[in-house]
Amino acid sequence: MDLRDLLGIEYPIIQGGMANIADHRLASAISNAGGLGLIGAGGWDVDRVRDEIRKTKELTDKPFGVNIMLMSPHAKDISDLVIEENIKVVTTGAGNPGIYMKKWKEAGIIVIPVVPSVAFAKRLARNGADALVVEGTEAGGHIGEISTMVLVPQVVDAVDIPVIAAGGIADSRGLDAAFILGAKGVQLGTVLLASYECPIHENYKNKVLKAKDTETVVTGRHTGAPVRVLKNKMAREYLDLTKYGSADLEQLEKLTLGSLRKAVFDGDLDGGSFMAGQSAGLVKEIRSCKDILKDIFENSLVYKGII
Ligand code: TUI
Repeated sequence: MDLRDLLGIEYPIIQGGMANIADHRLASAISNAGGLGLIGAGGWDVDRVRDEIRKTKELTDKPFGVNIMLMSPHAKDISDLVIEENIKVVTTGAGNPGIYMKKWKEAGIIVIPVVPSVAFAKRLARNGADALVVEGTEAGGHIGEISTMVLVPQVVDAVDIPVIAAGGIADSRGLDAAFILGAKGVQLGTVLLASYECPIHENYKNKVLKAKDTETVVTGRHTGAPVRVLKNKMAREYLDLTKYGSADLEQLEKLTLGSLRKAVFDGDLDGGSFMAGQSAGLVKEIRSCKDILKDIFENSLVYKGII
């Protein structure tokens, strides 16, 4: 089935989870622009997520969803909240949503897990996922090991449900490449950081705009939670701490999720964790969500029927 029909959206474009960033302002802007906006529930408790859902309902009558970060201590409560609030679509990241699938499906929710590997994709397709976001290691934030270019076609071959490509996609060339690899849609994150509606500190936006191709590093590889961020003092310190594999996990945790807030709210250039994908090097200006989505879709050679 066409992803646009499945989700009731105009463009086959969905927004990434973006914990601590994607509130009602970004989610409603993406949905109103014709994509699928999502509230990034990672980092928030159930009351905050309920509040964000209700505010989003006031700002758009288009479909939107909730992204549940499964490493969050609030994941279980939020898994019930999305049913209570009649949420149409749930995406999940950073873990296995298997224990929630049955109740979500019974509630009629469209479930789209984010997966970083073929084995995990096959397991979740068997468990009843409606579609998959297949996220390559080019993405920002918490990532897997395999690049989008090789992961997407392998998952497309392995499952019978629609695949949405993620990681490294910031313009119409990325959309076209994803379609040629067999995807039915794309998920965007990094390029949306550079939107007027994205509620992050302007230092964060400027850091994305200034980023070159080599500007991201991956912290946390040896703790089992690799996270791609833009280079800065915090990232260098983190990598130094883990160089000899001896840093304690609590210290590292403080440096990651806590420092994401420092980046998002304070624009703390030295101490913040500026999560972003490798596509930051492609992002050159701040635009509205509507302009970003329109540009990607209207310049797509696949959608113009040229390729
Ligand atoms: O989840 C994401 N991206 C994220 S979550 C996040 S918040 C955070 N901050 C600091 C540390 C950890 C999280 C920022 N960005 N993307 C989807 C994604 N899921 N990427 C990789 C995975 C994944 C990894 C392992 C999914 C499942 C998995 O293993 C599942 C299992 O139990 O076998």
